[in-house]
Amino acid sequence: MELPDNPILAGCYPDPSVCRVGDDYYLVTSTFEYFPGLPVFHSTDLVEWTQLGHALDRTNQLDLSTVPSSGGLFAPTIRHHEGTWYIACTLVHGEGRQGNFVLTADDPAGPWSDPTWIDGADGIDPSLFFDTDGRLWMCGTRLSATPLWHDQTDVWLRELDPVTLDVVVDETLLWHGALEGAVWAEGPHLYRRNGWYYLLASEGGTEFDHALSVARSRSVDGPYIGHTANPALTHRTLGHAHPVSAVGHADLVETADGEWFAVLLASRPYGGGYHANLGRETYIVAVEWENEWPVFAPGVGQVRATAPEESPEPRMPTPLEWTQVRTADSGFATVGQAAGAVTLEARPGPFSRVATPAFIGVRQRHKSVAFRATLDTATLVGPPTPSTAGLAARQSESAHLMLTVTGGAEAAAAVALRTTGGASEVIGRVPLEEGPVTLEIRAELQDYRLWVETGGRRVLVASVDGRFLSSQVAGGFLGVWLGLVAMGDPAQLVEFTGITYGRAIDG
Ligand code: 6LW
Repeated sequence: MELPDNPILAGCYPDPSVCRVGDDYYLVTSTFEYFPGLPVFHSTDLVEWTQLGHALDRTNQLDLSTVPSSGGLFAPTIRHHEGTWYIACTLVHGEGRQGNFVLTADDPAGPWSDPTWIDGADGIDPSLFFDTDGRLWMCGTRLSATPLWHDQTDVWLRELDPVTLDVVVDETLLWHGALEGAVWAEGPHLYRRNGWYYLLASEGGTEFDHALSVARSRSVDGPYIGHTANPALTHRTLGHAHPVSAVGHADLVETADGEWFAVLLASRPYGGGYHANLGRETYIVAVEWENEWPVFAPGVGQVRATAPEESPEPRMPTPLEWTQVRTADSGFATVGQAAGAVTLEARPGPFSRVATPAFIGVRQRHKSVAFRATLDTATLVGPPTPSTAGLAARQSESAHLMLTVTGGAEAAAAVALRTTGGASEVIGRVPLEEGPVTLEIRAELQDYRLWVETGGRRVLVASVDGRFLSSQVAGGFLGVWLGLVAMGDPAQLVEFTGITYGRAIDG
């Protein structure tokens, strides 16, 4: 099979997991504090991926309302067994229930069940392994109780009851990664092939030192012996300016014809080696077996970004592409697909707190891209108080850019606000003419330019070095979302029209 262009999912789609059912493939990724969460993709050839829905699409399935940025849903695993689809995942941080859980579905497009919490299984990155003898195993990773080095983690194994998902055999420690001193042996998955059990894990942390390692055993519960060729795949030796970095967190899949592939995450840094504001994306590589060990990207030993970098023609995002932040509230957004229009019911600001703002956004999936919308300032005057509405480029509540207008007396200007390290600062202000105003956030590689079109004129409000939105500066695990925001009294409806994401068109 020919390999598709990489990345197969551009933008913030980290921690991919894949499974095959007949001739169909299913893939999920992490979504942190965003809702709906856990997008489920389908493919018949591992090349073209279409989103079927989200496994988390009801606000009462899980409580994300107090989850800080880059907390929430980490590293899902998707598997299928005897007619049922399973997603194992972790909910991290926030004030509600946390831990490892499993969702099930009869149809991968949904509905997915409420979570079954796996009591007694601590740590993150749970994976399920259905053995041929009918036994069900879960593996995951957690900080070592008796570490020999900083951030040593242990990959654990537990047996689950296949019906109730209760833990029936408690923790066995399997591995702490291949290299001494390697932090975070994470994203573990188990497989069985030719009488061997294989344990895949990534180590070195999810940034530049990320690496994929593999161990095998004759028995599911070990002992696992690491491959002498570990790390089996890494870009950590290629330097920070290499166009693809942070390669790791892989999951294997075998085609019906017996070919093997791995999906995995990687980043495309720019701006002098900063992790791309695109976040960690999903890639695919071929896998061959030699001496009963997997060889990743055989003959190349690297993951290449081959997809064209041009942005697509501007278009309104599809309903499945829009996500909001957290779950304290929902239903404030009405997406009108055909008209390129979204109506937001305002919610109190500011945008920089752990809350559920009236914000919906889409992942920034291209290095250079424009996100635009038009709004009529006359609709922002209240009642009872004027609202502030516009565009945002969001990495987190403490790192984002906003370009907004305020109704009433304030309506005289479009204001650019940069929030970095939690501190906000006005970085541009342009007086407005009467009538509709078009706002645009334009990413040009690492820079972001904020434009306004008012009274037939197009004016630059601010131009800013966007590296503050990269995870190196902002922290966390997320790429940037480009979206619409409305802050004010909930009685206020703000209508955005002409919404497009795509290639920048001047003038
Ligand atoms: C995830 C861990 C990781 O749980 O980052 O790269 C964490 N891998 O496996 C969040 O995505």
